Amino acid sequence: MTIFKNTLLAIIGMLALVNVGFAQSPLIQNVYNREALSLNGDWNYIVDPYENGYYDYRRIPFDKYFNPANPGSGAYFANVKPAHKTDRVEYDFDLADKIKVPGSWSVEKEPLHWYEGTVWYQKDFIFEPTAGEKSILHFGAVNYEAEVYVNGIKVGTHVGGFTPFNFDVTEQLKAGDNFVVVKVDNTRKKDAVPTINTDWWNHGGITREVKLIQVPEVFVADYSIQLSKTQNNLIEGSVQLSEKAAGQSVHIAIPELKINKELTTNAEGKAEFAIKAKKITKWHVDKPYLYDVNLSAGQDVVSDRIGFRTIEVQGSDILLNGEKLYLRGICMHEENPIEGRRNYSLEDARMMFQWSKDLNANFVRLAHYPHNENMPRLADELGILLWEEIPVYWTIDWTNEETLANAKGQLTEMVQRDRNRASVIIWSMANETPVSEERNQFLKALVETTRSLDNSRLISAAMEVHGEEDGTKMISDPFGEYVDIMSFNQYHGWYGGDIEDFPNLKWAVKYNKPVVVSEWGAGAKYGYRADDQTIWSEDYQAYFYQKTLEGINNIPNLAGFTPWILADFRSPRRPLANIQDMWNRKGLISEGGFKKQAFFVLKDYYDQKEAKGN
Ligand code: GCB
Repeated sequence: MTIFKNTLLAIIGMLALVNVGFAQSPLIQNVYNREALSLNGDWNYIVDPYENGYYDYRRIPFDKYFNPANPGSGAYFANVKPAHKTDRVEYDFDLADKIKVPGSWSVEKEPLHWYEGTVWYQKDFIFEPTAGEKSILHFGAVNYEAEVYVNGIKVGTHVGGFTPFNFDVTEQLKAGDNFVVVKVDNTRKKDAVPTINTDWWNHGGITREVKLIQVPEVFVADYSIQLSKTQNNLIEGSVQLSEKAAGQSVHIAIPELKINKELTTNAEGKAEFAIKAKKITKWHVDKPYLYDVNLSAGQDVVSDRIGFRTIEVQGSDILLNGEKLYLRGICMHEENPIEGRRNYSLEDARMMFQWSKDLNANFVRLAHYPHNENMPRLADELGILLWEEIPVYWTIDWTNEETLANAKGQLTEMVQRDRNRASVIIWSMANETPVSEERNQFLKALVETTRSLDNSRLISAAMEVHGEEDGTKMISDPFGEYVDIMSFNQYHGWYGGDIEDFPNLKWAVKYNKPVVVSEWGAGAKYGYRADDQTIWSEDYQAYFYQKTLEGINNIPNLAGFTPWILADFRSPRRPLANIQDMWNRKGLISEGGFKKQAFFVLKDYYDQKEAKGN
């Protein structure tokens, strides 16, 4: 009888799982400005290198047959407590150590510095549901895979370490005490994006904020609002409601422009619009003007701050609001060099952008993956132009369809999150990927996805120098045909070549498009002073910058560059003792936050550029 009862319960449990489904809910636009219950702060965690809480001893995932009515004692996501003094439960989140969210175990927990694998995160919270409202659990990012459970029920999974995702958890929540469990796994995999081989630290954890948002039954799910590419003072875009039905009303208001308009959705629940405004103050690096934009539908109201500008290429020029623009740039990782951890807060963003302003840069390449949302939000306010990128880096499994789907997923989440940010002008598809037909097809598919989501920005990829012909360096990657901006990384003088030759190098670019040198640089240990021939010294790095700047204008169609990199960052590829100590030292700012000599060389160059009007 008991066996029969247990089997029945198991079947009911499985059916419940099938009903719930593990699919991710569509990403909600502008969670940044929605009221939310923050689930940041201390979480309990259990390190699980054997994935003991996920698989049973026959290596079958508990998810396959888990029954909430009879949870057993093996699945950690059930978070069970012994009900009787004879009960055996070999884990207890309440007794476990605590870890910060957002954060990374790699930095916060010394014994986990090198750990790559599964860690279970658990948090209790109190919740009072409001009738007729939906609850959406939103993660800014989890590196790299997340399996999410609410009150012991699986709500979904997500792959990709740098983009947001959310789940509708209305059904799983109850009044009063609730808990959420996340299985976080940062194992590197050959077919993943990125692959096993990178030059940055694989910070594991719930690395960005976690929020629980309340929305009415029907709400503003997504929108895209920008200045028309072709018609001055025309604001166009679309609003997507959560309910896919025709005839629903959506209100858009931009008070300062006296725009106040009622729209109606089509059968897809989408309302498209093009509204003429009198005179729009354009967003520009010199005057980053933002407008309050209010959207409402039924009970739902959401507000944003949006800048209106155009960005385009004309021959070999980049035009911002129709005017030629030179990109005085710098690359950044999402790492705080003072604390050696991932950036996640607005204060972190302020620090990074203040340094780029100190350098007199007007452009930042956010390498090599989407950074947290504070970056584009603050860049909008400060007037800094951005390049955003997905981690299609070095060797990707080009012929694997799942890998392509994964890359498209991360790309879609990045574009969706940031397509209302005026600061973002370039979407980058990849970094230093080896040329092959398979790679070309893969990247072309990404370009198509990008254009279908947002055709108002420019597309690029950090490519490479393809050999030399008669002493001329060739910029000829065939993928150049599909991008708006030809970008390439070059390390002449560091990875081969003599820096002395740089001013006399010859360059040929195959396409008549604007060129951005997306990386160049050399390593130096802060405080190590020697002479300009001694590698790793600040003097050497400064000299290296001088020589590169002397010759950089020999590159045809040059519209700007982003040297590698603003600050030193952690990397397991960099073991040289007493110099690197597991840090990539190409930063212009050191671990600890001090400016190296080369910082001032580049700053002088940018000051002069600006004085000359670009
Ligand atoms: C590159 C990569 C970058 C590395 C850098 C380096 O070309 O794009 O991720 O960190 O070189 O320092 O070698």
